[in-house]
Amino acid sequence: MLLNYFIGTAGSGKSTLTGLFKDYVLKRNPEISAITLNLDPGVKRMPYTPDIDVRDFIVLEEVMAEYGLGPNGAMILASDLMVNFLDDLKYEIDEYNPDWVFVDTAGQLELFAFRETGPLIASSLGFGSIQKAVSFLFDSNLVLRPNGFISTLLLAASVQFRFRNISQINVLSKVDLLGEDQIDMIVNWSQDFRALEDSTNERESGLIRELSMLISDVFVQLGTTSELIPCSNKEEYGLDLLFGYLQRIFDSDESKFY
Ligand SMILES: Nc1nc2c(ncn2[C@@H]2O[C@H](COP(=O)(O)OP(=O)(O)O)[C@@H](O)[C@H]2O)c(=O)[nH]1
Ligand SMILES: [Mg+2]
Repeated sequence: MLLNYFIGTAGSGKSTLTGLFKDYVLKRNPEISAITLNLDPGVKRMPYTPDIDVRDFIVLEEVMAEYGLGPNGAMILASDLMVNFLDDLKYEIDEYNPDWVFVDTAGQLELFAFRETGPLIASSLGFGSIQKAVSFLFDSNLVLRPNGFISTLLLAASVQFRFRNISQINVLSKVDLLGEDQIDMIVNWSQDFRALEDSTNERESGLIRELSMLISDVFVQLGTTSELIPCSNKEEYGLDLLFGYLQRIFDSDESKFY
């Protein structure tokens, strides 16, 4: 079984991609089975119908009423409470016993990635021979300028830290909003931090430039470049490339042990 977590900033396209990707994979490979799992307890309207839904166990309005919290506080608590239902989620996944599970995570990535819940869920749901991956979405709206790109890169790196040894794929989402030159430029930044430094020098100034240069230098020294995969839900673009990357992770043994 292969579990992929879609993680990214609010509105980066996680939910849309989760639903679309399942349909895409099933269409392309009728012999494999795939399901979707929604781990966003606060989502109101979904662009797809999840096969397994944490909202069957936690209802945001009930958390608000029971604990006397507003929507933000209740979202934090609801995310934390998800761990109480790990056995139920595991049971439901086992009932389906699918080849692939596409996991949609909370709109606000910090609720899933930076609290204890996400990493705990990832390690408990994926045990034994179950393999895992994280697909991190870089929202095209946020990464057109070097400083936006670098901020998102830092977030992606933080998520990688939080999920430790899980292989991470970085996706550039909503590329239908960009021109071809812009896509090439951003993908190039992800592969060649010197190019990112050059763009930073050209387009940023003052403190932001100095900070950006220092940060990109850290990435150069770490040598951790992961090529961005351009995707668009709207145009159903790049899904085959993403599928190829995921399959490569899953064909290797490295994601099994965590
Ligand atoms: N232009 C464009 N908009 C998209 C794309 N994918 C999602 N959206 C829109 O972005 C908004 C947020 O999408 P959603 O999947 O809910 O994001 P999430 O918060 O990360 O789950 C919605 O209005 C979507 O219609 C895409 O590929 N291109
Ligand atoms: Mg969502």
